[in-house]
Amino acid sequence: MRPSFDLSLYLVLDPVQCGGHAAALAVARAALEGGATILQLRAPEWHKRAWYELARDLLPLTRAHGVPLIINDQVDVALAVGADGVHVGQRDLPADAVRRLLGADAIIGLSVADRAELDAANALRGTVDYLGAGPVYATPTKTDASAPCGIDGLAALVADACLPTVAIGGIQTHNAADVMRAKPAGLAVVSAICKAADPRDASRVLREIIERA
Ligand code: TZP
Repeated sequence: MRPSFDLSLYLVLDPVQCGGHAAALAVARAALEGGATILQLRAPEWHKRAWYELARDLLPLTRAHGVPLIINDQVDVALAVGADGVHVGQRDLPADAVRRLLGADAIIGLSVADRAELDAANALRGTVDYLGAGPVYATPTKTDASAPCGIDGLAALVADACLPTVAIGGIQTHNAADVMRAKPAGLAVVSAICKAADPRDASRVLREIIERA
């Protein structure tokens, strides 16, 4: 059965931002203790063996917290470690191909940046489980991201989405409450947690903002 999932505080774990494998595990542990509800591994600068080794070490942690482990794009890594799902972007494998590879029980997420991508994603209900919408703000974390959609653009995407939609891109503790006004199902963050001096506290603060909204 496809596991239930909570998009409220979605940590996209970038091990380079964290400072390597061991530091990424420590950040993941702290974020889970601070209230992260779903965790994605995304390591665009890493080779596949390093993805595999970190994903394998993350899984017992996420399992202990009852939180799904999602792998960005790398379907083979997800299969190899038994992760809960895969998140794909517009230039990755098509979601229906990912569904065929992973089977009915996997969680599949898809990134959308504009109306045209949302319309196509809405037609994938049944194949895709949730959407990531953004970037909301410009962010140094993803230099090849589409143009920022802003709060109004995000609100329009969320309102017309047929799937639960998490906001991503440039979200930090100081603007998280503004983003929540667009009524996403949750907030996805990389640097707000991976680069935080205290990732547990950053997660706790973000989670409180989300719960209050
Ligand atoms: N997709 C759209 S923006 C982004 C991704 C993976 C990066 C978000 O990083 P940050 O540090 O939370 O702005």
